[in-house]
Amino acid sequence: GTVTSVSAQSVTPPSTFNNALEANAPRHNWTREEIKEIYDTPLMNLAFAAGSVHRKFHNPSSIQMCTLMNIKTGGCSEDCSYCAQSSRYQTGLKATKMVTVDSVLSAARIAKDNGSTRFCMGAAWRDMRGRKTNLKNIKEMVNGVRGMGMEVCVTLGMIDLEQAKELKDAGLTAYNHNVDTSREHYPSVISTRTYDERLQTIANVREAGLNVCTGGILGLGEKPEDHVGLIHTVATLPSHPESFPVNTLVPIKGTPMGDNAPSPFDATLRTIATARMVMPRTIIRLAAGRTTLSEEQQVLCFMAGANAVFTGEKMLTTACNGWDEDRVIFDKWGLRPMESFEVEALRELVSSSAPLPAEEKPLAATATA
Ligand code: SAM
Ligand code: DTB
Ligand code: SF4
Ligand code: FES
Repeated sequence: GTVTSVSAQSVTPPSTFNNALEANAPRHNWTREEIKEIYDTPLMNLAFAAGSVHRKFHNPSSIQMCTLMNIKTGGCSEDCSYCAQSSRYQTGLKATKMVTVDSVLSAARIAKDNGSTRFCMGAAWRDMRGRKTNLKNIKEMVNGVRGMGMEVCVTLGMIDLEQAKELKDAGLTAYNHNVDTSREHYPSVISTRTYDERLQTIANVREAGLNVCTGGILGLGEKPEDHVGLIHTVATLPSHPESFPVNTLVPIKGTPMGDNAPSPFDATLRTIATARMVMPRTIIRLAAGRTTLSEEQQVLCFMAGANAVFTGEKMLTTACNGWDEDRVIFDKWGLRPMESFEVEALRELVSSSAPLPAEEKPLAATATA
């Protein structure tokens, strides 16, 4: 009867799920079937277990606040079918030249004064080839923002090893380059660069000693299996990305995906929770699409392992949740902005044998890395 099978299921959960729940260190040899098994767990169980893993590896009160700035808007040669900035679609966006170093430093100052500890600059470029002058200016921006004590990251399209090293030397913390979706679904989204080219950029970033920020977008017409594929791609890299952004499509009029049906919230929660169980030390970033979530939905995401948001006046071209509304939510639910380099400091403590200072320390912080 149903009663017996339900209780049997809760007494003996699937072993992959149980192992992920009890692991004390990240794994890199996940099979796609294992990740699917976790992804398909009844959602309440999955979210609760992910929250338990989260509390073991992170301070659950601490949410990173990152502010975005578009340093070069629009006019992009790529055909990413979700993007407002591609020159191939009539989205009504006006292309601009690159902004000045001064304007970046004043925006970063405002972000810092509002509690953000990470500043992320995006440029609508295919790649960094032949962009010597741009790179020089971006290095100045990076150096200046880093000098304010903030983490600095950029997303500039494809990049080679030399350029990544130059950015590292300028003080860059992390580089964002999303794989966006599963390998199978990718060709339905972008044709102007391949999945493997994306992975090569990620490898260059890693080799330069930068932190890797790579994740995806939900709502591109994919199936749940593609969320499994997305997580599998990044969870089987030689090192897990330090940051995994979970975007949901912000539909842009004039793009091929402008009329897509909204991605359902349960898919967002499932993706966050699965990523948390499979990549326990990674920062999971509740990214684009957050303005469509209620306060309670956001809190569920934080409970299930999300621990970063974009906050401020704008995303790249679309609206962003602002500092003031985020402060109200944080205060109400007992959350606080993450300090800069807080997770890096934690990682270092875990890999050394040094005793942990703070109260509220993660339960598994003493486990070996
Ligand atoms: N041009 C660079 C690149 O593509 O790598 C950097 C900027 S690009 C806008 C950064 C990421 O933002 C994309 O990879 C995608 O995941 C996300 N993004 C762009 N437009 C979006 C939209 N309309 N809704 C949700 N996410 C979006
Ligand atoms: C990421 O994964 N999401 C951010 C950041 N990395 C660069 C960008 C989201 C862009 C949302 C659509 C827009 O504002 O144009
Ligand atoms: Fe260009 Fe990046 Fe937009 Fe693709 S996502 S069209 S590469 S700005
Ligand atoms: Fe800027 Fe991911 S690199 S937030």
